[in-house]
Amino acid sequence: MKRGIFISFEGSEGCGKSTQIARLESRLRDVGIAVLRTREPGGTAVGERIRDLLQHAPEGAGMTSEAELLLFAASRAQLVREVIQPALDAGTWVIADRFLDSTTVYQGIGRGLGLEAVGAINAFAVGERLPDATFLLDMDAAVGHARAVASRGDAPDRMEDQPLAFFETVRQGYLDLAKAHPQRIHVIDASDGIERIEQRIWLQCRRQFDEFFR
Ligand code: Z5A
Repeated sequence: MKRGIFISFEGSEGCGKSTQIARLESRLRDVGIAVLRTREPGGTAVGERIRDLLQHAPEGAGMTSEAELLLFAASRAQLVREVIQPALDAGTWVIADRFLDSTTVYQGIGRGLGLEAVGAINAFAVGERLPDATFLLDMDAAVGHARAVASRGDAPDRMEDQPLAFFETVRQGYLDLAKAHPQRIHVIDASDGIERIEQRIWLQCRRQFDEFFR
């Protein structure tokens, strides 16, 4: 049996990850490929408790950047071993709504914890399990924020409640990361129309994982 393919989606808030993941999932199912979708932080019982602490619980209000980094890593360490790796071993494709690049960019660059420390913690959390492909949905941070606010309809959570400059730094951090990993990270213009973005992602998957579609 062929191992499943691991695809992650990255980008700043409101860039359209959930929208595109749903479309890719549906296209893959249509051609008979089993798909599992994950989100971070979260995706396991342990991870969902961590998500609440990171985003919503009042106890998270005074959290240090270092504690934040370790909590994101803890959620991912659980998700990789409990969900992602077993699914891939069973031949299921996994589409992740955020993975380790989020930690590199939000905590390493946005929070200023540094790429070396974050790289070491990321490696400990996920081991060898890197995505086969990553789609970075890139767009103006203010426009993405406006989209997220419009679709959410409630108050921003702890992670979203940052100044615009933080999200602009995050955007540049992602673009720099994509330059450093051009084989894995595909930059997609997320300001384009939903169908055109979907088509671009699908073409890349067909091209890159050709043998699964024959
Ligand atoms: N975080 C971190 O700091 N470190 C880490 O290691 C990890 C995460 C894993 C998780 O947020 C937060 O944790 C996030 C990073 C941080 N913080 N921030 N900010 P989350 O999981 O709650 O949410 P999110 O990942 O930021 O995504 P989102 O806001 O849910 O948005 P999205 O999934 O990317 O977008 P969407 O829901 O598909 O689309 C948003 C709206 O735009 C919706 O109305 C769509 O219909 C519309 N849309 C989508 N595409 C288009 C196009 N192409 N044109 C026009 N409108 C569109």
